[in-house]
Amino acid sequence: MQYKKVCVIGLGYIGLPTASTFAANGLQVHGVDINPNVISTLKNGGIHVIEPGLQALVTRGIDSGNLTISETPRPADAYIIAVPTPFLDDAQGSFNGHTYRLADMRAVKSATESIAPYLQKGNLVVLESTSPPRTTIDLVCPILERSGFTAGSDFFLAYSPERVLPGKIIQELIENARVIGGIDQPSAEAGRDLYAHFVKGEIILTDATTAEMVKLMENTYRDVNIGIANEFSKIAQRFGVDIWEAILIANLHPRVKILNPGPGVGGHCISVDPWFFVEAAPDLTELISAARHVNDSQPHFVFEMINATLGNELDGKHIAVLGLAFKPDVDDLRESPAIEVAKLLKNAGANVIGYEPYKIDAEIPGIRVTASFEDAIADADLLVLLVGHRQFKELDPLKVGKLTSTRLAFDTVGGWDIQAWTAAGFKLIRLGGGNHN
Ligand code: SAJ
Repeated sequence: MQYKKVCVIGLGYIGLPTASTFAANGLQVHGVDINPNVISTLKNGGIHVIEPGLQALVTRGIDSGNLTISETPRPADAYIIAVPTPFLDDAQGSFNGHTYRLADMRAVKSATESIAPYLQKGNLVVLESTSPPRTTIDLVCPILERSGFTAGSDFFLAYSPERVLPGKIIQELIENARVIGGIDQPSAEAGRDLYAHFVKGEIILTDATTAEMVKLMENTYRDVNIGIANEFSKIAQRFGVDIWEAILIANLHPRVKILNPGPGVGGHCISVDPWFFVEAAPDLTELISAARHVNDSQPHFVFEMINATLGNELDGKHIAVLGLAFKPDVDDLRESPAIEVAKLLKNAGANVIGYEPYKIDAEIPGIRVTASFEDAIADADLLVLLVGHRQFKELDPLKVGKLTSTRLAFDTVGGWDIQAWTAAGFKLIRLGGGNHN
């Protein structure tokens, strides 16, 4: 298949880098987003997604004329759907007394509906959004077939998940292996011909439902593994064992690789995707569901530990929370466990001051966020490390001691060296640190 024109629906964290990478590789790309603010930002030469290298790529695409943007699709040879699939805020499922989150597929549905009128014989449609198994076949295909064309015989249809890591999206889009699942073999091959315009990693062809499952399995695997690390941290706490030392020793075993415990699992992928399996097969997903509940309860466990550190007297205490992002070295606050811990502390009466070096102007209701590290810690009764940002891990406790009067610190991510902080006069409590409160 030869592709000249591509239409990308959804210009978010994945759609925008994908559209501009296709444009940089000589295709005529039309990007679509229903959010007028996104369109005006892009048309004014800006970007709404912070990602290294993206601004230059988008500017180059627009200046070259290869990348156009609007709120409605245009006729193309290939259509890519890259819209969000979060979970519903106002509804839950339940099985055997356990609740689970439900996928919000409305954006996929309306994006598919928006391209159906443009569909022509020989076109390719690719769904990239993370989706429950069979979405391509059961949700996307019937909507497209309302055009009067039949998937397989008249147009190609495939599912191809993105697997890029925020912060490295541009590089990973090109270099990572890419899975393309077709509703039939010609559709998978059509997808390969499209992505081969820029993908340098291996392109693996399979069927659509396998590709959907692969994506969910990757993130679920990580969630379950973080879940066991978090559970270990609780057990270690009870038995006075330092979890960080225990993990270090266990990981010397050649077949063991325990991940890091922390304040919980955040972001818009790992804390969401496993629920798609649970919703699709609640009777088969006991472990996946349990891991989700363990990770979702971790902010509360951390909160309780901090509460105990302050003698169960949070009212009026000044707490500096260091880091609000969902993980180290990114500016993304979505589904952030750090924010959840901060809110729990605030709701218990503490006076919380947040500092997030990657987003100094973050706005969190009820929490004062300061643009200055010094300001955050000056009058604090307790310093809490919530995100292992590099600049926090590299802090010199002797210098910190000069900026604050408190000598009490709590580390939820294993980022601070207990000996150095103790030598600098701090009492450092760590999550799973084996300290008895
Ligand atoms: N976390 C821990 N302990 C760890 C590792 C991570 O608590 O040992 C926490 C992080 O702090 C964060 C959350 O888990 O809150 C998720 O972070 P992450 O770095 O594991 O993953 P994401 O959400 O940034 O990106 C994941 C990646 N998937 C896998 O590694 C299997 C990425 O490749 C996917 O493209 C992305 O999800 C996605 O878009 O689905």
